[in-house]
Amino acid sequence: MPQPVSTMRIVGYGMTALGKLGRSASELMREALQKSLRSAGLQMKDLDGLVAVPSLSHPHFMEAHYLATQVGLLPHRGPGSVRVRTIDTGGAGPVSGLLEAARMVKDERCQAVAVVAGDAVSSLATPEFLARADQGCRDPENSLPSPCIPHGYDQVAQWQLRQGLLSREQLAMVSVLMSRQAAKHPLALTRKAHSLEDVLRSRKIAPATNLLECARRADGGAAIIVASSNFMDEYMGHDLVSSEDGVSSARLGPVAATGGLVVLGGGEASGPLYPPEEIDESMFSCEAAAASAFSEAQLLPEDLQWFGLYDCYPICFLRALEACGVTPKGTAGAWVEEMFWKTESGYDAGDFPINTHGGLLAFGAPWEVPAMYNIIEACEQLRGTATGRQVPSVRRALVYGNGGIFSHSAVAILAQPV
Ligand code: MLC
Repeated sequence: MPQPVSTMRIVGYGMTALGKLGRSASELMREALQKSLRSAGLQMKDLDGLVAVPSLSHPHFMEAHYLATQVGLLPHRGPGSVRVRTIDTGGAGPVSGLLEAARMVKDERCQAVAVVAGDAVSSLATPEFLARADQGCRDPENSLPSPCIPHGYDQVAQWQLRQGLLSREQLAMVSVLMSRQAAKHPLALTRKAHSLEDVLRSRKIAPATNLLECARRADGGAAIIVASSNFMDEYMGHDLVSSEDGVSSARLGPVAATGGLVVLGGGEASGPLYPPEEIDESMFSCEAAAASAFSEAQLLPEDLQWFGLYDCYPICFLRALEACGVTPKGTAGAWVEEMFWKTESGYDAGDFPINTHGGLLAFGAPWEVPAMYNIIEACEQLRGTATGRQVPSVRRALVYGNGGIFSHSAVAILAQPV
């Protein structure tokens, strides 16, 4: 009998608590990895691939090799081989990692690959955090004041404000919207929605950026497992396609038991290292990454029912709305304002099917981990398990991760299994 066409799937995912946890990044990575394996019904020995993104709080040379050694995947003994890779595309890392894992399964015949991220930037004292964070984006003339990252995004926000296409209030409304979403997620750090005044009156960090418009620093870890549908069928003795008929296997975890989530397509693109020679349209890369992802998945934005858009600062989210086709070019500010009023006094999740967890601004932002939260929330929405915030009938979802200050973009499109 011919083999069914194999698809790349997320068959497990897991995350730790968020907060100021006083634990090392490696501990958080290990816990998230164990949880993701459990949700797949796999064991550590079933992995033959591991991708990790670097941590700021507890950096290790070759992070993935370090983690693989800690969990006993390396040194490898026995038949076959294990492939272990560290991917550094900044905050885009988890989405780059997902796409790399799907390639490892498809082209390198890996059977199951874990993608892991963890960091403890909340437990770092602020001077130490800023010393490390600033180092990554100091320009040669040192003209970017500390904190460099907020100032870098702020320069882009100011440039966009000068174009006259958005207002200062519309930037702040992004944070309000994210806090409204976070208030519905049991694990989010922000428990109560902000008012527009809360955001506009919070401490000024840069000329057009206040404290409540900065990614919310946190400790946390998150992981996913990518495998082919054929592997899950053959090795786990379970036909994923027929799982909807009620066939279940004791060995499969809850995510794998319903077929996991299909990786339909993806795309990546790079902009210049910050600061660019000039701030202009040529420094952005999300448009190209999204176009590749839509092309590979053979879909259009209107075919998607949920979006996980990177929102380390409001300007990143606003640019992503247009780059990913949620709203036409030049209209993101007005679109956000419309959503702000629409969701002002209670709303259904389907009214605003974006970042239903609250994003970096309100869910929590452990350095390079947060794009993994976009992926995990997409999985929850696709599985229909986003209790209290479920968008109706989510069949396909897009996730976007941004690295550096618009220096790298990675976009993936996920779907329910059919
Ligand atoms: C901070 N707080 C927030 C918040 N941000 N509350 C709600 N929403 C937010 N968005 C809270 C904190 O939890 C804390 O609460 C209080 O405000 C003070 O924050 P802090 O961080 O402790 O203040 P401070 O030490 O003075 O530092 C301020 C800061 C720092 C702006 C310098 O927070 C910062 O750098 N944040 C941005 C982090 C960042 O840039 N991450 C990378 C994103 S870029 P309490 O209750 O404890 O007092 C990216 C791309 C990439 O993602 O590639 O990296």
